[in-house]
Amino acid sequence: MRIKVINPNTTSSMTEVIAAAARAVAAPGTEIVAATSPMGPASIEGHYDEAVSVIGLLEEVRRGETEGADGYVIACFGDPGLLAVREIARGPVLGIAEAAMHVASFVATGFSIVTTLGRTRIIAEHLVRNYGMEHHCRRVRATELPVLELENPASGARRIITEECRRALAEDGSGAIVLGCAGMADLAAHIAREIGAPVIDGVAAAVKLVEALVGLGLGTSKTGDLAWPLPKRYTGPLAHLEPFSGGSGAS
Ligand code: 2AL
Repeated sequence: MRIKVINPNTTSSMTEVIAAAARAVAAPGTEIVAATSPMGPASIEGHYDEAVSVIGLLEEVRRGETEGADGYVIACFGDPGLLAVREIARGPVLGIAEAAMHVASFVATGFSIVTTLGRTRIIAEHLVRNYGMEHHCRRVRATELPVLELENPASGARRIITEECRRALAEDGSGAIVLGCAGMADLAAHIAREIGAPVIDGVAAAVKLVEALVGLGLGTSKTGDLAWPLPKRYTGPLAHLEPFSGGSGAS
């Protein structure tokens, strides 16, 4: 089985962290194809970044459809473009936020999300409501760490995030932590040991859920609103994204 894991930002060092987390949990027969968006923002920390990031993401999924990907993981905690990607994919597509929240709800009655900048909290809060997780998510906490600082050892990111996770358990009444950024994928095991509670990285969770869905023979429904996009003329610099009847338009 081939799972394409796409980092929708353009920072390839973050893709390496994501790929390592994905490969660490992948089953022996699973090939992880990790991709970095070819265009757009270096990190995604707001609505504008998120909107622009979707174009590069869609290009990678169109390529994945020609490369025989069996499923996809969108490795950014805002799950940018999730439904648009589902429209052009045959196999299952999971965002890391939805995967992490669902997995957390299986191992605790309540969880807290620990994310990066305060301005991204609203993105996570919208997703909590979209996914019907209001009764499970007790709080979204920000560390005020910019995404790219997660890679800087001098930022103290590991310590800052661990302390926020500890506070979440103590103050929110949560039994598990969801890490709110793909760039935190390498921290889950360490923080879980430190705080003594489940810590869910969405990249690993999404890979295991895509494996399960493919194993069940399930792909994205092509009946209803997730059917292939309607064929029509696209113009300007995005003309190459034009869909055709009965497919993603990928060529
Ligand atoms: C993210 C993420 O997962 N990747 C990225 O560039 N921004 N999420 C976040 N909350 O900052």
